[in-house]
Amino acid sequence: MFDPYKVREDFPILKQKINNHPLIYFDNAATTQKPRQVIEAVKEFYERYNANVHRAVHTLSHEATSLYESAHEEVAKFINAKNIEEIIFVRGTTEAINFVAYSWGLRNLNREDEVLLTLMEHHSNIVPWEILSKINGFKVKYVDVNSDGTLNYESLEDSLSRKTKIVSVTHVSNVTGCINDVKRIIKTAHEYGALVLVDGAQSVPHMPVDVKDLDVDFLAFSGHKMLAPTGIGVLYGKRELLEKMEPFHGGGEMIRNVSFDTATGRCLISWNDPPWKFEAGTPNISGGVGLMAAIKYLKSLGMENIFSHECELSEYALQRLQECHKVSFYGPKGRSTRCGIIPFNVEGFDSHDVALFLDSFGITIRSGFHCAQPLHQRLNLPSSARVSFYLYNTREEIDRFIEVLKEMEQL
Ligand code: C6P
Repeated sequence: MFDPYKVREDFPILKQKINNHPLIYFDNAATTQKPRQVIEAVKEFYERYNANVHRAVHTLSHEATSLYESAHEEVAKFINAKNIEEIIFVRGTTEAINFVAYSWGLRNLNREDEVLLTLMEHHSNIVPWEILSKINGFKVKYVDVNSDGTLNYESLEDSLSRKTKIVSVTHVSNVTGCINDVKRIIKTAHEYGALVLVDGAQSVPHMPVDVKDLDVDFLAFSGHKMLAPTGIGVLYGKRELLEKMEPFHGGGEMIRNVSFDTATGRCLISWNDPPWKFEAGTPNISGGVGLMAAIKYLKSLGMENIFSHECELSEYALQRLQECHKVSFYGPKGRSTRCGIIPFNVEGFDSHDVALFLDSFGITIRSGFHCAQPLHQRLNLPSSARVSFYLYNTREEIDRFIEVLKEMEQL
């Protein structure tokens, strides 16, 4: 039985008060809190194993390297990748998407080509493609979204053509919690010969994601949204694609050999094998160790259990929000199409005022555009307040949230 009260005991930060009220942390789509197990793993790394990786022959460096490689293995198993050659550690989802844009896109996209995005993308899955299109001259197209925040699959099919070289789409919207049928999108895109990058920032932390089952080409996600430290994230790429790609960054440890050619006066460079070919410089070793601990923790609870707990919380919150007559909330209706994220507005108040009012009662939510301005534009929302749940949230916290919202309606 999944017990969020037991889970909460592992999170020291949840015991504190904010503005003299018990902390209710509903900003999990922005970043999640960290369990003792992750904090301890990072602390233990610095107390016992700290050394640079893949460089020295001394024992400590071997131990640090072995931990860092195990972290890649843990991630590979978690998303069912073939092996660690397909797992590149980056800073987060943003860097992973920029990585694909520059490492793959810069060399493979031309004037005649098209990149297909959707109107529900986070800015980090819009801006890199728009910047690159100014260099390479390809066209960026956007799939429409329906008024309930779901993806318009007809618009997707109409927008795809042989010109489409990559479809870059979010698995779960960070604004509405809408779950896209990425398996269907990938299958359709592949029929047109296009690659697919899935932004898994809001899915991998919350539900089982299997790269082989999806047949996805690239998958990006962030450690800090799944209990791990900030500054560590993952780009999964199919081995055959990574082999053909040039590195995103150049530097130490990503090369096999650099030799000075006296005839030309230049250096000749040969690359290391993936994933190390793509991890230039000293990586975030402790972040990788923290990510490994976070994945072990998530696995011990079961991703299916975590997902159904969040869906239940979401359903409960949506049902209780109907009691608040001045509150409008948005997003898909069905259970299979949304997870634990709810955007809303309170009549007569700006979303930041709603967030500040809730904060004065210790309730932490996000307000504004959530880095997804085109979606707000499409849904005709000036901005929105947003609650987002995770494995340690409870129905009791939702009850308190509704109580405070009702107080706000009286102002
Ligand atoms: N969304 C939110 O409050 P980084 O910052 O690189 O870890 O993740 C970027 C990102 C990419 N895609 C999606 C779908 C996301 O939700 C995010 C991060 C946070 O919604 C911070 S803006």
